[in-house]
Amino acid sequence: MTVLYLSLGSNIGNRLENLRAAIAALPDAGARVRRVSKIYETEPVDYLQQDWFLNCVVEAETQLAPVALLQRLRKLEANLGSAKAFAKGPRIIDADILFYGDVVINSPELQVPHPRMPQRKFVLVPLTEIAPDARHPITGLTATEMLQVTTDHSDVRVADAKL
Ligand code: PH2
Ligand code: MG
Ligand code: MG
Repeated sequence: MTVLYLSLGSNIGNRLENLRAAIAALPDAGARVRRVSKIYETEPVDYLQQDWFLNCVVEAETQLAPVALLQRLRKLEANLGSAKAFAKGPRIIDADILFYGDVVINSPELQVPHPRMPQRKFVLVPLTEIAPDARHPITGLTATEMLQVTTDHSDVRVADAKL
């Protein structure tokens, strides 16, 4: 059993329902949900010409190997109607692996920890909320420390939304 952290995001359609549906589908995808952060309303980063996202972070446990989990998450995204038109653009649901235990993977199909996590407040704020001491296996920084030093100053607000 491995503890993992996922970032969920949506900026198309009923964003809250999309997050709810993704969380509800995680057990079938092989990830038993332990904690979910608040829902955050977040300014788009990387690709700016798109609508604001709702984002949250989920702590879960799994028996699946990382690539098997990745494939199940891709299926979950497809089942919810998500097909990203282009990298970093709008999507119905995006489910990204942040941490998988303290495993480090650098293959073309999967990089863990998520390589852009330190530059993403929409990840670091909810991660710090539910796992302030979760530690990056390469840099050794905790979620709290990554948030303190991040260069991302985009807007991340608690949304007026309940799961
Ligand atoms: N996801 C992206 C690109 N930009 N910005 C926000 N605020 N939230 C996201 O989930 C997000 C993004 C690509 O996956
Ligand atoms: Mg993503
Ligand atoms: Mg993704």
